[in-house]
Amino acid sequence: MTKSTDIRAIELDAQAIEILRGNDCGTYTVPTKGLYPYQWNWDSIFVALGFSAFDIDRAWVEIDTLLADQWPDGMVPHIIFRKVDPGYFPGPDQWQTNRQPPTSGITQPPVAATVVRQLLEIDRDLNRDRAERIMVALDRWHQWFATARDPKGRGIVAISHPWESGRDNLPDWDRPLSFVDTSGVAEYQRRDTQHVDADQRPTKADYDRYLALVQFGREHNWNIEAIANGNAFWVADVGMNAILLRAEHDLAAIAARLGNKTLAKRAEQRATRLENGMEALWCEALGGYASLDLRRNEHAKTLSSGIFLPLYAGAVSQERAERLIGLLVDWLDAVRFGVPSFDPHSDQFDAIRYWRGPVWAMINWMIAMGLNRHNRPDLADRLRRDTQDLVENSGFSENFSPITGRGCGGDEFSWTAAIWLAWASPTHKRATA
Ligand code: 9WN
Repeated sequence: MTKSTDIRAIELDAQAIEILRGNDCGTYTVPTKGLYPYQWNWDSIFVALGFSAFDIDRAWVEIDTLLADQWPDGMVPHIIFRKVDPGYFPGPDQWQTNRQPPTSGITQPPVAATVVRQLLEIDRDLNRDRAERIMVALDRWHQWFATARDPKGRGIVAISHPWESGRDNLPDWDRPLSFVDTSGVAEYQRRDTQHVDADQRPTKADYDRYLALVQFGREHNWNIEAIANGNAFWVADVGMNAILLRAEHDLAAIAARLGNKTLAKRAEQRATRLENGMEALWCEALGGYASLDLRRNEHAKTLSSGIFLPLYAGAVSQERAERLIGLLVDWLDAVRFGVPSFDPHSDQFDAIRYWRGPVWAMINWMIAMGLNRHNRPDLADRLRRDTQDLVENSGFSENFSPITGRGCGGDEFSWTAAIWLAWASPTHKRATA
């Protein structure tokens, strides 16, 4: 680092800390003010990773707060509505989950065990009771995935809503969503497009379908059997399956460290099942892993950045890893900043619209971990440098155009600040395993 990049990096570190502190509501952190005024599941976990770079105690508080509102059946909800804010739609009155505090009725990708394992490396003296409480909650959540979202025991978990994938607006969901009946959706007013330009957000047709799915869950009291049997959208997402698979291995490692052999074994058994199940997502014609519409037994015809997450899960043969890495290099050659969230060669690629092209810092972090795992630290470093450049040029936006680097979505975004502090900043020395 030269002296001037050094000074710039230190300034950005300070800004990132300021963003996390500014979005901190005491015991939880909002993704950004205005657009997302509640606690989101995987955002909080990335936030905890960010806090761990300068305030490890606050990192644990974020995790404790999220897990405190786990449902009795083990699900950890995707949104917890800690104080009502009319600036976000759909709010608690749409979800009607009868929880206090109110929550949504679906989950999000379980990155938690992976991050908790890393935090335990930093904080080796964490109080044992607290560590065990977290471990047990994660085990209950993972077990919920294995039953509620894989009732046939195939080793692939389904998502019941695009929001569950966390990568909400991927073209991969267009076809499965096209079967969702929207005729019962009443008039509503969107709030997201009051905060962010409409050309960066999902369309009205997409929102109608999102709401029809919320309505179905609500009408069935969020009953997991009713959802597994009748929800119109029931798709095995590559990203979700890969994240869960890695999380199971990380949970097993946490359990082994805490001396709980039974829990470690249970997590490894679930991991083995997922590893075998992942095979059903491989699509030779596309040359990658593709989401599978479980209602129609049909693979997506499109590739998203989720296809690189099996590298992060560690579930890929050397031959497939090389093919996926070849594809990644091809994508990186097609854009200025990687990794685009969607295939840059596709005519559905859109550089600024939600999940149809933009780059997300936390996805880069996960893919980089996968690349390190597969002996490509050079490419992992390329992703880290791209992430640095994006933040240096455009600040801590929610996501970025892979073509121009322009910041899109919300500003002063928590997970971008968190990933900067925990990985992307040139001042950061920690390796990604
Ligand atoms: C719906 C908060 C969340 C992220 C998701 C992202 C977006 C919400 C929305 O924002 O989703 O959950 O209203 O668009 O897609 O990954 O957790 O940052």
